[in-house]
Amino acid sequence: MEKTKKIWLDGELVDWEKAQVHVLAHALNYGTGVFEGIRVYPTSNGPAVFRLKDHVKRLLEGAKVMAFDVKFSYDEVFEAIKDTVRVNGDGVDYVKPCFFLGGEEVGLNPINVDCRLAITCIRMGSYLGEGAQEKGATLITSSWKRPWNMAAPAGAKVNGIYVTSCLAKREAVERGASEALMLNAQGNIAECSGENIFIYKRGKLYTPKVTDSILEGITRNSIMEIASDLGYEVFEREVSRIEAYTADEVFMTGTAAEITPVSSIDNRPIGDGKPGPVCKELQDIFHRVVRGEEPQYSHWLDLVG
Ligand code: PPE
Repeated sequence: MEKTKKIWLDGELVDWEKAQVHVLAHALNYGTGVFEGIRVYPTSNGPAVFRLKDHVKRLLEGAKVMAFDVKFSYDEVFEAIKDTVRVNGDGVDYVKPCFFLGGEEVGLNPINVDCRLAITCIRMGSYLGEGAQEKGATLITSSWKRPWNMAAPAGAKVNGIYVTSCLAKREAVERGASEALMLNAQGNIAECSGENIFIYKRGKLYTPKVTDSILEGITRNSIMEIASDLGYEVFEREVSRIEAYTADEVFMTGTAAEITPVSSIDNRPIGDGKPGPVCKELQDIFHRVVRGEEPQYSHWLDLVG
C-alpha cells in the first residue's frame, strides 16, 4: 500500500518504515488489540475529522472491554490523532488508531503485557471500489456468522474478531460479489464485514439493533439522526434475511464505505437493482454534512487546524 510520512507510536511521530513491532507481540499472535477507522474530509476551513470525539470514546471503550492498561488519556489520544493528520498533509483521508498488546509474550494471559498505541494515516479513497456508491454493491450471505456476545465482544472493534470479517469478505469476493452479509445466532441480519446495514420497506427505515451482534457504527448513528431530521421513521429492531431480499432499498453505512447502496443480495435484485431515492437523498446530505456544508451538523467536525 501507499506509504504516508509519519506514524504516531507511543507518543512519538516516527517515519513509516520505523513503526515496527516484534514478531512475538501478543497482539500479532492472539489478536489482542482494538482499533478505529476515522475519515478526514476537506472543508472550506481546511481538513476536518468526522466525529472524532465519538471515535476516541469508542476506542477507549473498546480498550476498557479488553481491560487494557491504557497509558494515554482521552485528550492525549484526541490531540495525537489531529497531530498525525496534520503532519501527514492534506491528502490523507483515513486514520487508523490502534491500541495493541505490543509486549513480547507467548501464552494467552494478557495481564501485564505492555499496551501500545499506534496512529496511522492513509489515503484510502473509495473502499468498496470505484463506482460502488453510484451503482450499488452486490452482496452474498456469508456462511460465516457474525460473532455474537456469548463468544466475543461483538460490539467492540477488537482486532481478533475481524478474522471472521476477513473470511466472509474472501468468500464474497471469490463468489464475485463486493460484500458479505453476516447473520447472527438467531439467523437474523447482523451487518456486513465492515459496514452496518439499513433496509427501507413500506416507507420506513429499519436497522438491526445494538444487541443483534453488530458494531454500533458511528455512521449508522449519523444516518439515523439525519434520516429522523428529514422526517423518516427509523426503527432499530431484528431484520430478517427475507425482509432484506424484498425491501424497496438496502444500503450499507460505514466510515470507509460511507453510504453505499446494495444492488443485489444472493443474486436477487433489490428493488429494480438500481440505487433508490432514499439512499440517494441520504448520500447527498451526508456528503454535504462531512464537508461542513450543513451547519446543523457542524458539531460533528473537528478541524485539524
Ligand atoms: N461494522 C463493522 C464490523 C465495521 O468494521 C464497521 C467499520 C462498521 C460496522 C461501521 O462502523 P462506523 O465506521 O463506526 O460507521 N469498519 C471500518 C472498516 C474496517 C477496515 O479496517 O477495513 C471502517 O469503516 O472504517
